Amino acid sequence: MTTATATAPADVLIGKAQDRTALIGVVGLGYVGLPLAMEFARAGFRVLGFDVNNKVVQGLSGGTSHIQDVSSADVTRFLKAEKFAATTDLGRLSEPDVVSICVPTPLSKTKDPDVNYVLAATNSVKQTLRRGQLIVLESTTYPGTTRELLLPALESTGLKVGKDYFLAFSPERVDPGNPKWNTRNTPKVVGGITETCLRVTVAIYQGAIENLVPVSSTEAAELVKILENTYRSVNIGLVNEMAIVCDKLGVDVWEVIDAAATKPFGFMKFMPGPGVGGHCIPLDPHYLAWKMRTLNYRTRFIELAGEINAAMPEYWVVRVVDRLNEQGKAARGSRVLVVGVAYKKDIDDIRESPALDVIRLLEQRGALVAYHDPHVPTLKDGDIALVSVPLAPEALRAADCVIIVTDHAGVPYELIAQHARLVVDTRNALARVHSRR
Ligand code: SAJ
Repeated sequence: MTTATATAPADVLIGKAQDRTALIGVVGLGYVGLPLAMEFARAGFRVLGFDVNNKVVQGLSGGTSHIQDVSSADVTRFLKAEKFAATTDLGRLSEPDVVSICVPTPLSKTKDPDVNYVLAATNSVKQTLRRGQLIVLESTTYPGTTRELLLPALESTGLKVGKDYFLAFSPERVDPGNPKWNTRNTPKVVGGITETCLRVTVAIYQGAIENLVPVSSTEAAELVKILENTYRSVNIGLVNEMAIVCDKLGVDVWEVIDAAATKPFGFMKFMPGPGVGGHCIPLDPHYLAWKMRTLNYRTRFIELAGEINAAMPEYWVVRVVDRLNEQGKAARGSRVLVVGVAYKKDIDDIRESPALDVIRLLEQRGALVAYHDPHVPTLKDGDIALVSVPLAPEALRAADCVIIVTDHAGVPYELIAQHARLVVDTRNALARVHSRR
């Protein structure tokens, strides 16, 4: 007599991936989670989004997107098609067959990884973990997080990883505002705790993501993300040091870099600037440095690059003070206009922006600081509370110094060149004006 053998949870899940009947859960509906939720819905899966922020859930349930790369039309379309719903009720985490955790991993004040959001999400998942569920961590974090923090918590339920439930890490590669690369067409790295975990994750994700890149472990997948962004931090640190070197040698660093970039192989162009901002590059190298310190190894090279980048705001403020001094003006009482405060061009995000350091350092020296940024109408950060001023000739003439910190495309740099009495250009933005002449 044959006994019907229960189909193994892995095979059930793979089957649900293939016929799109798997219910996908996404925890954290921000710039990573919401686009991911939309891609799974677009691929035909039903998606249940979770967020602790009631305003976010209310907005999405009303068909409004709060994320620049996700249209409200898409949210409305998938709501109507019953392919997407949002909730704050984490007790419903037993419902999804897949749970992708896309919560923030900021740094603490002491530059240590703050994994409290990941721990909170893990605890919620643990409360409702059931056979057949796949849990995927997407948040950028130090290598070992999935195995050392999530696995023990989930194993404590008595369920067995790779057999009853599945656990993987897949780093987010979302570049907000990127017109070419999005969640669907950006290759996605995936690492599982077990071979079966990897197999199940690939089966689910390949339904919504065009190219998957399986690697041999969750640590490998965690390190891939850290390497990608540390690579940028180190190369930005290199060109920032070159900017200081060229300044001392009286050479134009931008000319040197542009000429070096004509090398058709073996060189990637990075540009010096006022320092590095954003939610990735200033943070990611610290995750690795922190982890390696626990293993008694100092990532000196990586930390040094971070120190150089972090010192750039002060470097440029000293340049302003020196240039004012050459005109017999003290920094104290001088009017300085900062042009561009977002952390990089053509966006409105001020997170970790070096402009905030530049403003604070100028104000500490007694300068009277104003700013103009077409993308940032008001600037509120701690003790800074300013409103963007129009870039009118009289504002430019009234400033003792104009410092260009972020080189947004929409700023009339020829007006600055024409009316500003003194310009410190951290992005070489004015050169493009002269080159256009
Ligand atoms: N920066 C420089 N010089 C450069 C490049 C950047 O000073 O040559 C500064 C920027 O002004 C900014 C900071 O560094 O303040 C970070 O710039 P970024 O271009 O790395 O932009 P981010 O922080 O938005 O990085 C994101 C990352 N994406 C993900 O983590 C998924 C990064 O991996 C991308 O490469 C980057 O976007 C991108 O290419 O746009």
